[in-house]
Amino acid sequence: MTKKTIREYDGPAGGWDSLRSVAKHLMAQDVAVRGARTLLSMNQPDGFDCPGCAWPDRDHASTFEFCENGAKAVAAESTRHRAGPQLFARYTVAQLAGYSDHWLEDQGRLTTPMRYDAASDRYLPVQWDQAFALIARHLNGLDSPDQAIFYTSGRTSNEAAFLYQLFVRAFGTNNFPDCSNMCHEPSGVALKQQIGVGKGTVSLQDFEQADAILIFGQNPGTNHPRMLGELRDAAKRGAAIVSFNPLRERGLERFADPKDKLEMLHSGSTRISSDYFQLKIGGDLAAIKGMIKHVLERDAEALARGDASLLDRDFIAAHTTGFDAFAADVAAEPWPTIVEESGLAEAQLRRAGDIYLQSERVIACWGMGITQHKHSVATIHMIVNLLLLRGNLGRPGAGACPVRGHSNVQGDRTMMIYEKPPQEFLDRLRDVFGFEPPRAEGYDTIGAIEAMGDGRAKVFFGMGGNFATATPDTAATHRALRNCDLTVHVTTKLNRSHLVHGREALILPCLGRTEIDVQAGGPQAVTVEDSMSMVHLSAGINPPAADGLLSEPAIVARLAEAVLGTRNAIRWRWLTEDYDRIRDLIARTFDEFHDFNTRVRVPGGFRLPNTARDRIWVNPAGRAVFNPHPVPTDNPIHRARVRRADMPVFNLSTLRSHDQYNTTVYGLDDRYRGVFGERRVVFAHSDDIAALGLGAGDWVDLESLADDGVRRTARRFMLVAYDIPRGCLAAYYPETNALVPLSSFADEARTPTSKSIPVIATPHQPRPDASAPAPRDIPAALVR
Ligand SMILES: Nc1nc2c(c(=O)[nH]1)N[C@H]1C(S)=C(S)[C@@H](COP(=O)(O)OP(=O)(O)OC[C@H]3O[C@@H](n4cnc5c(=O)[nH]c(N)nc54)[C@H](O)[C@@H]3O)O[C@H]1N2
Ligand SMILES: Nc1nc2c(c(=O)[nH]1)N[C@H]1C(S)=C(S)[C@@H](COP(=O)(O)OP(=O)(O)OC[C@H]3O[C@@H](n4cnc5c(=O)[nH]c(N)nc54)[C@H](O)[C@@H]3O)O[C@H]1N2
Ligand SMILES: [Mo]
Repeated sequence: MTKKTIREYDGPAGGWDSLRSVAKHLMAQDVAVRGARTLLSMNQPDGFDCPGCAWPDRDHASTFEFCENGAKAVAAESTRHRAGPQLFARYTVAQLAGYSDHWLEDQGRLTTPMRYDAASDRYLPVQWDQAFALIARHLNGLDSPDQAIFYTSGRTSNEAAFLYQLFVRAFGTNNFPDCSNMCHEPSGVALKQQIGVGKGTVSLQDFEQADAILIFGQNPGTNHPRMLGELRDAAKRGAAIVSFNPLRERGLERFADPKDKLEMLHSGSTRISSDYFQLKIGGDLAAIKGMIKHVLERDAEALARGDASLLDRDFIAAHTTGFDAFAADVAAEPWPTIVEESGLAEAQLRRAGDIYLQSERVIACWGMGITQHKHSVATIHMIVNLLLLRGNLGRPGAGACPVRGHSNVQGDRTMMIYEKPPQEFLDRLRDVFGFEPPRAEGYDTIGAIEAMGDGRAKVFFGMGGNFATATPDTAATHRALRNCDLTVHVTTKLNRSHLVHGREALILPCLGRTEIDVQAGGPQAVTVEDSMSMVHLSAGINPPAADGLLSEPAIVARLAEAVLGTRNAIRWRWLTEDYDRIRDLIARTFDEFHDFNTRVRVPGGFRLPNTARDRIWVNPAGRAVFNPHPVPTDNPIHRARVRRADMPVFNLSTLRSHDQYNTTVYGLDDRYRGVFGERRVVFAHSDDIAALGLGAGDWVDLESLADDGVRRTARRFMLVAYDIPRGCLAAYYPETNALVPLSSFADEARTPTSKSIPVIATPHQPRPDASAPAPRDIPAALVR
């Protein structure tokens, strides 16, 4: 384990350190040799899609693209470590629950279906058929199908997701909470309202032509490392790259591309951001409105001089609605409010506005720094408002780019893993499959936790993911899961969700994406959709981690047979003998997937149509919409500061370290932020640390100040002095999820507000009853 140190990291992102880090992770998983071969077939035409992130790859590439964190994701899946029945024989569930998330993950791949035995508090091996029969007994014994919940994480392939939603709707519910509910949901909601499609409009080719790339609330050096390659090329040809981020992030500053032999040999690197605006947490709406205000003021001046308008007036007239009311709202917003709420000076915002004005083609990218606030939908509206002003949508080199997380999260939603399916889709399902699907909206992630908590839901089924740890309000979520009659997880590795279980519980181990999936019809490939709507094939190359693992489609098919029996004419198992059969059904259900099997076999796959890209606006207005929003001044953070005027109230953002994949903790380092060997840290401005009467290296407890008055704490975090605005704190997810109130979510999209939590920090007090065992539903790591 790395020695605990905090020091400034002055190298570029990427570079030799990146290669060293991959070598270390491959060694740790004992896959140095096979792993290296595996890496070479990642994102190749006949290889598998990287399970890392949803960033697209060039033409589903012919050249090997090195990505440190993609390599770690692959190493984690192709590990030689095994969490077989012996592991479960050795430990009770209570004992396993005492270990850290990192340790659980490190036990390796699950090999055998396991069933919880309450008498011994252990998981015992179970036959697949018995497992499916147990689930069928529970599901068929419910008073209503709506008492069951079917979660999905975003690694699930299109084929598995399509079958899964088909089974669940044939069973009778739309209860489909998914990771998207905690992630890019506001992007889908805002874009759908405004431009008629809930997806981004750009392609990689647009990145080659953009004159300016604006990056809001995203840390690509860690979370989408392949994006750095595009940014580097853009920077080299002189495009402006403008970052908006409260934290100084190394990957947004300098990058050394491990593919570039010269750069590596000479230890050179490329500057990424031309401008870096360190705004306050949650200050983006104000900042963008400030930029827009500047643009409109400059335009008015130009018009007054008799010059041409600086806006794309033709585009505004032909394609948009609401401009006049929007412009009036912007004019009425006072600069002092904009400056106060964004944390940026008027001159900085005018500078950002000038970059926008000087750039012919502009792309705006965003990530979780935008989507996990109360005003996320409004902020995305403001990003699109900015783009619309100069027609930066639906033309080359310009557009909206929400950068998705999980490698197939966008595809899962396209396959209608969605709690609010449109009625036309349900009609189509009825026509193609001959059953009447449920029409009522289902539970999203927050709704599911509430329903399990108060007993409206009794069965939880998770297709991947780590629900217990990824969700907000850890204590409430754990209570909810424990309140279930049955919890089931289809999964590759052990995680906390398996230990926070219902009265009965199952762990169902499945194949990973890197593995060969052999069905009756021979080896199978699946398909995924990346963040830019490209659909392509993915075929594993490694032997399965254990004999007897089932693929996700096979698990769904066997479950559907066990639950539905002859209630339904769908030939589930026959479908999974050859995934082409599933793809044929996808083609019959969704017009945009016509000739799916043929088109997806063209190397590189195909792009799904995007109406906004063609300047066709399929929303009620039939036009792109300018959406005015006031700068928010009454969010939870403002209210908490009024309530607790006696002490500093901070706005806490929860984010990812460099050595984790969501709840999967690969290691304890966060190299680019200079943190080694420790995850319980909180980044703060040195003046704020001093104002607390403390020093860097001191330990604090955090308490969130929610409007609902419930006391939520997370204990023992080490203060790290960091380049971050005053009043703002940052700490890692999921250690801080206990602080996120279930009742605090994005307007209209219900994403938990995990990027803006009002908190107070007090010197760490060891728990007075430290000798007493912690309650079983709280991970030990949280209460030390
Ligand atoms: N290696 C690796 N890759 C991943 C993941 C992973 O965990 N590890 N997760 C995947 C998933 S599911 C997703 S969704 C993506 C997540 O990728 P990102 O969107 O990059 O996720 P985060 O690390 O949560 O943080 C985003 C950035 O937002 C900044 N930020 C915080 N608050 C604000 C704010 O109020 N305004 C602005 N402008 N910025 C803010 C933070 O400083 C941070 O740099 O990555 C995907 N890829
Ligand atoms: N506080 C806070 N909370 C957050 C966030 C945040 O920024 N801050 N981010 C949110 C975001 S953006 C997201 S997307 C969610 C993520 O929420 P989830 O998607 O639920 O979480 P992951 O950690 O990605 O899930 C990891 C688990 O998936 C399983 N797994 C891995 N590969 C496979 C596979 O191929 N098949 C199957 N069946 N299982 C597999 C493994 O068991 C692994 O333990 O968390 C959200 N929670
Ligand atoms: Mo995500």
